[in-house]
Amino acid sequence: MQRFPTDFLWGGATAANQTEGAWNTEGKGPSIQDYLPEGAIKAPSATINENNLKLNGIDMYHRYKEDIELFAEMGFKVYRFSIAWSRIFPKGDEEIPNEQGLEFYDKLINECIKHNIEPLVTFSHYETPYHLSVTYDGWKSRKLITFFERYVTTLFKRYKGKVKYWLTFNEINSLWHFPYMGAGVQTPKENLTNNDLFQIAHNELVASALAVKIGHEIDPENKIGSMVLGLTNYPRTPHPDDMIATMENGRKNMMLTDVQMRGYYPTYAIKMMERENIILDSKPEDFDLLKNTCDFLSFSYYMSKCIAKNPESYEKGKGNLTTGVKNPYLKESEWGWQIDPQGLRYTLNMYYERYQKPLFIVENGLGAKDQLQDQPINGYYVEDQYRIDYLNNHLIEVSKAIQLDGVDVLGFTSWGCIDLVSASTSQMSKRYGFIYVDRNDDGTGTLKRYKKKSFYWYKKVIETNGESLTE
Ligand code: BGP
Repeated sequence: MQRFPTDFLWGGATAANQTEGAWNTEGKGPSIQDYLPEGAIKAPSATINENNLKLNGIDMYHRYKEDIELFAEMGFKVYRFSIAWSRIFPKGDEEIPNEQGLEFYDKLINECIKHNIEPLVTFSHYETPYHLSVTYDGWKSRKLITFFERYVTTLFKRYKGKVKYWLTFNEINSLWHFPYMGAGVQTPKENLTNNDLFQIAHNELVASALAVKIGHEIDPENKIGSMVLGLTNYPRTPHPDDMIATMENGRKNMMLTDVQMRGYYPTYAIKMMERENIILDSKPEDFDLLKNTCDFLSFSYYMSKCIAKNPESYEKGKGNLTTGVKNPYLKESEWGWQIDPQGLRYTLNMYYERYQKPLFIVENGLGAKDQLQDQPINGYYVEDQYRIDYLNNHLIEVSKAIQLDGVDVLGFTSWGCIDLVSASTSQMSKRYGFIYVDRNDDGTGTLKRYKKKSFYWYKKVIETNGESLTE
C-alpha cells in the first residue's frame, strides 16, 4: 500500500514580506512589516527601520527564476507564496491596481506553471498595506472589507485558469494574539477591548467569505482555503480542571475556522459574546455571506503545547505567537519550540473529524542555526540532518493519518523551503530551508543560494512519493 496518494501535492511555502525584498520597488507601497523594529513581534515604529531585514528579504523579487528552478529540481508539485497586497494596491484604498506589481506576479506565476508547479496563493500573509493600518486602524474598520474585495477580485480575474488554490488570511487566529501583524491594527493590544477584537475577527470573517463567494463566481474551479495557526493543546495533567481549561483555551483559536468551514458562529462563540456584552457592528447580509464556506482547511503546525488551570505552577512554553506550559515529554528546538510529530497526526484527525473537508498542511519545519561549509560534501554545503529528522518524523505521522485514519490530506508545503527572514524574530539565522541563503543577521552576505543535505533528501521523498521516508 502506498503511503501517500499519487496526486499528493508536495512542495514548499514562503511569504512575500519574508522573501521578496524590493519593499518600495516599482510602485510598491509600504506594508505593516516595513515598520517593525528588529525582533518583529513588538510595537511598530513610526518610521521605516533600515535595519529591518524584511525590507530586502532574500531578494526573491529579482531572483525568483533561480529559486523556482531550484524548487523544480527538488520536484515541487506546489509552491505556496503570498502576494504583497501593497504591491497591487500600494495604499490599499485605491480604485486602480498598480500594473507593475501585477506584472511581477504574472512572471512569478508563469515561471511556476512553466515548471509544472501549482501556485498556492495567500492573499494576506501579515502584510496589510501600511496606509490602511494608520488611516483606518486596519481590520478594526469595516471599510477594509471593500478594499479587500477589490484586491481579491483583481487577482481572481487576472489569474483565472492559472491559479486554482487560494488562502484568504494567513493564520487567521493570530489576530487574537497579535492584532498588528494579523490584522494591521495600530491600537496597542492592551488598549483594545474584547469588543474590538471580536469586531476585527468579524470583519476578517466577512471579507474571507466574500472572497470565497467571488472566487467561486469568477471560476468554479477555484479552491479557496481557510488558514489557521495549528495550536494543538494537551491538558498538562489528567485533572478535569486542566481538561476544561484546555477546551476553553482552544475555543477562540477554533472559532474563526469554525465560521469559515461551517458558515455560522458556533454556539460557544455566541455564548461568549453574550457573556462579554459584545455588540458587533454587523449587517444582516453578513450572516448570509458567511455561508460561503471554504473548500478546504489549511494550517501551520510546528509544535504542541500544554494547558493548565494554574499555568503559574509550571514552566512556561515558547512559541511564535502564543505560548502554553511545557510538556515534560518533548524535546525542543533551539528557539524553545517543542517538537511533537505525533501531535501532527492528532491535529489532522481533530480537524478532519470536525469539518470532514480536505486538509492541507501549508507550514511545518524546523527553524535552526546552520553551518555553511566552505566546500561541498556530495554536492551539499550544509549538513542539516536535524532538519531531515524533524521533517521525516512529521511526514511519517502524516502518512499514518492518511493510511490508518483515513484523513483526506491534499498536500504538504514545508515552511521556508528556502531560507528567509523569520516572522517572529526578524532573524536570518533562524533557518528553515532546503536551500541556504547567504545573508546574516546584520544584513551582510552575498545572497548566494547553496543546497543543503535536506535538499537532496526532500527531492528523494518527492520522487518516491514518500516511500523513502523512514520509520
Ligand atoms: C508562522 C508564519 C510564518 C512563519 C512561521 C515560522 O506563524 O505564518 O510567516 O515565519 O510561523 O515562524 P518564525 O519565522 O517566527 O520562526
